[in-house]
Amino acid sequence: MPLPSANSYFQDGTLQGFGTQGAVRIVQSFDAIHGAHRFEPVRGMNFIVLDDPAKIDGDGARKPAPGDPKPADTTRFTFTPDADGRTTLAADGAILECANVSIQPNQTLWFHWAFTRFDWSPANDFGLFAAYHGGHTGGSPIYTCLLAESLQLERQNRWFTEWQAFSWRPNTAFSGTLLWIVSNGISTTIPTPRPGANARPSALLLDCVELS
Ligand SMILES: [Ca+2]
Ligand SMILES: [Ca+2]
Repeated sequence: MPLPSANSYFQDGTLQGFGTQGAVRIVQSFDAIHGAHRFEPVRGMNFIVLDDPAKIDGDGARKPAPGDPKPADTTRFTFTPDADGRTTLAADGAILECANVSIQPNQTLWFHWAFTRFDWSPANDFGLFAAYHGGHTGGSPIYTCLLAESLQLERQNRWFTEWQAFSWRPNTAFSGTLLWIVSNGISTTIPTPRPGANARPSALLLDCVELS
């Protein structure tokens, strides 16, 4: 399905036109850590939240309710270097997908995003946007943008970003699949998976996905 232009602000309260992995939901508001800030929609009544930082136990481990979707496997989004010059091993999170998107060379994809962390170093949770030719999203994206790293926010003593406008203007016509990803991660010099890498998930907020 192409970008659902009739629902670009998620005004109909559904995720019609999108695919999801992990916890992805429509909300009217979202609180950053300890209620430090309440996010409201950029436009309309609704926006999207990827992952569910509230559903954890006292140790920060995920504590899904019965029937909740399994977290998305995000291990393929491991990257180097991270904000500390190391490797961030990606663990799990949530993914929003829009397939069959066509962007002409004179068009721009816009969206608004915000990122809130609920974790600290050596954790490095992150938000990512990736575009893939065609329908397969297992290989290499043709375009990626690392939207936020929790380590970067931690250095600034911040727990969340404001809403940000993002734009992507491909040089040549694009036809493929768009992914928005939020992931638990851990910054490490010894890149082997370890317990706790999937604790205290962060959230990626999204609104106003449109072409112009
Ligand atoms: Ca909205
Ligand atoms: Ca985390």
